[in-house]
Amino acid sequence: MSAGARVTSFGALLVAIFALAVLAGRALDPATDAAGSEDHAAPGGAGAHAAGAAPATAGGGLRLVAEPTTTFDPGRAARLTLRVVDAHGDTLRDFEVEQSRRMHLIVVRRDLRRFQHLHPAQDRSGAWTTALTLPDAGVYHAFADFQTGGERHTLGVDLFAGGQFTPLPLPAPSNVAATDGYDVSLRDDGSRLRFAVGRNGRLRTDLQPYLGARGHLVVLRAGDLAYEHVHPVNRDELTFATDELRPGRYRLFLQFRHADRVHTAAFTKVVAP
Ligand SMILES: [Cu+2]
Repeated sequence: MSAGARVTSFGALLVAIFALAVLAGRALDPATDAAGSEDHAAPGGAGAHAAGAAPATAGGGLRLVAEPTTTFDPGRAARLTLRVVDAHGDTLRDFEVEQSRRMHLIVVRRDLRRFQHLHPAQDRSGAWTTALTLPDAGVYHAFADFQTGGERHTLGVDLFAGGQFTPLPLPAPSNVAATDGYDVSLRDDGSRLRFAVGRNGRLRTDLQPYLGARGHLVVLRAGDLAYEHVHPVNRDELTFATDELRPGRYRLFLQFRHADRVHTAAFTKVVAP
C-alpha cells in the first residue's frame, strides 16, 4: 500500500488545553457542531490527515465523536463508542478495508507511556464499539485510523481515566528495547528505520504477518502527539520509511507477531533541532 505516511502537527500544548475546554463545552451541549472552530485549532487544517489534539478533530470535513462517554474508571473494562461524522453531522458508514481491518484504534496516554492497538466493530448505525480498559489514571488520546473514499484519515479524541495521575517521563533514548522476552534493535540510517527482532541471542526471521504486514510502526511526538502509522517498505524486513522527523522527542511503537502472539516494542528517539 502507499506509505500513507503523514505527520500532522497540532501546535503546542496550549492547543491541547484549549481542546479540553472545547470538550467540556461539548459535554454540556453534545449538539454543538465543533468542526468549524476545531479546524482552526488544528494547524493541520482542512484536507490534511489530521490526527488530533482536539477531542473531535476535523479532517477533510470528518470528525470523530465519542458518545456517550469519554470517561473511564482506571483498570476497568468499559465500552467505548465512536462515530465518524461528516460536515452535516451524519454518521459515516462506508469504510474501506485497510491492512485487513476497516478501523484501527490506537490509544495512548498523553505521556506516551501507555499504548494499545484495538480493532472496534461497526454496528448497523455506523458506530464503532470496542471494550476498552484505560489501565491507570490520566488523559489518553485515541486515534481512529481508517480509509474512506480512497483516502486515509486519522481522527482523534481525548479519553479520561479519573484518579491520581502521575505523568511518567519518556524513557531515555535507546536503540534497543526488550519486550516479552524479545530483544529488538533499531538502526536509523537517516532515511529508514530498520528493526531486528532477537530472542535468546538469535535473530528471528520467522515473524508472522500481523494485519497484512510484517510489522506496524506508530510514531508519536511527545507534546503534540503528531501521529504517523507506517508499514515496512518490503515484505521481508522490518524496514520503515517515515516522513522526515522534525525536531522533537518521539516514541516509536513497533508491533510484530511471533509464535502466534502480537508484541509491542517501544523506543524513545530524540531528533535534535
Ligand atoms: Cu499498521
